[in-house]
Amino acid sequence: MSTGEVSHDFTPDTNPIVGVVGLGYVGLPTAIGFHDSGFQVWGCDTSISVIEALHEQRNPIGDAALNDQIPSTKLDSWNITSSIEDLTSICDIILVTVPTPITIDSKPDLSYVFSAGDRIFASIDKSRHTTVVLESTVYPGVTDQTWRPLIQKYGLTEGKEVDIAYCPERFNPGDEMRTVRKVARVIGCNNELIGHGLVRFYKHLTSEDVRYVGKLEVAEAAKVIENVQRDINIALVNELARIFPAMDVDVEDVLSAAATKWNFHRYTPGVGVGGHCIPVDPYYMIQRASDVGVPAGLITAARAVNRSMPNHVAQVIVDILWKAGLSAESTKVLFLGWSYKAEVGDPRETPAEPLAEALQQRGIQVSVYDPHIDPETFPDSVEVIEDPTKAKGHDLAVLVTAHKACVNLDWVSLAKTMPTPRIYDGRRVLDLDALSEQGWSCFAVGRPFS
Ligand code: SAJ
Repeated sequence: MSTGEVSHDFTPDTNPIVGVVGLGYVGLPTAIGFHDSGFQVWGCDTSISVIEALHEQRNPIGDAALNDQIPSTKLDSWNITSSIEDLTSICDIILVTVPTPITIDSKPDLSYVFSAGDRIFASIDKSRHTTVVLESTVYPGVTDQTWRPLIQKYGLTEGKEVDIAYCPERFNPGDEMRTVRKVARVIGCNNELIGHGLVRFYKHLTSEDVRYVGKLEVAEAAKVIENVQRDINIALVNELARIFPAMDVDVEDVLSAAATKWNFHRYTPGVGVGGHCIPVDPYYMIQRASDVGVPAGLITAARAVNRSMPNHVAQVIVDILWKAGLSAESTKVLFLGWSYKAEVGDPRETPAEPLAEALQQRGIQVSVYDPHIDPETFPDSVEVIEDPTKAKGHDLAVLVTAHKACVNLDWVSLAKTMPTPRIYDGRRVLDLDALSEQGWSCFAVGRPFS
């Protein structure tokens, strides 16, 4: 693209060079997607191991769908670097897909957004125009409040050397029907021309709907409430999973009955809510509501319900062992799964961790089998089991993650390794009647303890 002119037509034939900052679960598939669409791409990450893996065409993240999708850096169109300055000297569009975690006291951590913006705006080539798009999940106002002061600090003029936009990532790890190439996108930008240009740009990435929704805050708010709504809905079924067993009713029977109604949206109770989205994003909305002085009671209460599930399940497991005449100190529990979600190897915010801690605090030993997780990433406190049918002496197995490898394991062989075959279905995906017929004592979240 020639220097000085602000182009709003980001399509391969105007040949904008695309930069992606942050090559994780979102950034890497995004970079590959734009590269596959014919754009020249520069990817940047601060992790040397990620850079090395990509230079060797290895997949550095736990999403197996990318295993054979990594382009070669021998191509001029695919460039991997650890220097943001390489991107700002050549890219016309820079997408920022950095983490937006929460702090230990559940406050939004915008440090990655800030530092990426600081390095980008400090090194923007002032002889050209660069559009910088934030994709990370934030709360309404963050792009403006975090990046606009940096633009002013570095003497840049919006609409001249730089424009900023927000296009929330909508990426569902492990779901091949909703890859970054197959999800609808929304774009917020205070410059309407740039906003519509980015619509044309993202239409090269995804086959689904892409639309300009107005100012930055609209797109920021849409993304965060998508996940807030999901957390609240999951909290409802988790709360029901604690109420109905006390009435000797199985919550799954109730949900199946309710789901016959045309607009009942079914969710599933579980051992807890993990991942880098659902248990995190509500805290962004809570913070923003607090900033504007409006209480977010429902959002806060839903988070409390979901965070309480690991301890609730731990207490039920202790009761199961106690009623079986087993003292906590001499029992072993086998976790089937550790990852926060089925078919991905991602331990971020996994409920397995607080569940294991709650059991270990009571003296119970915890082993774990999860073929999707790198054995190096498990806590030292758990025994890693490579093959559950060769494990010995577990008093209870707990299905923590509904990986196919866990649901479809050799239950007959596993039963033979246990003094008494007991299973706790923490994701309500097992055929407990069939397991009962094989001699298993079956328990489950939301199921009466009879
Ligand atoms: N979970 C339940 N019960 C449910 C659904 C999920 O306990 O009914 C638990 C899961 O086990 C997991 C956590 O919640 O521990 C999150 O599960 P998730 O299916 O929401 O998966 P995520 O965290 O990968 O969420 C992503 C999000 N995508 C983006 O933010 C772009 C979310 O918005 C999607 O709705 C979700 O994928 C999806 O559709 O699966």
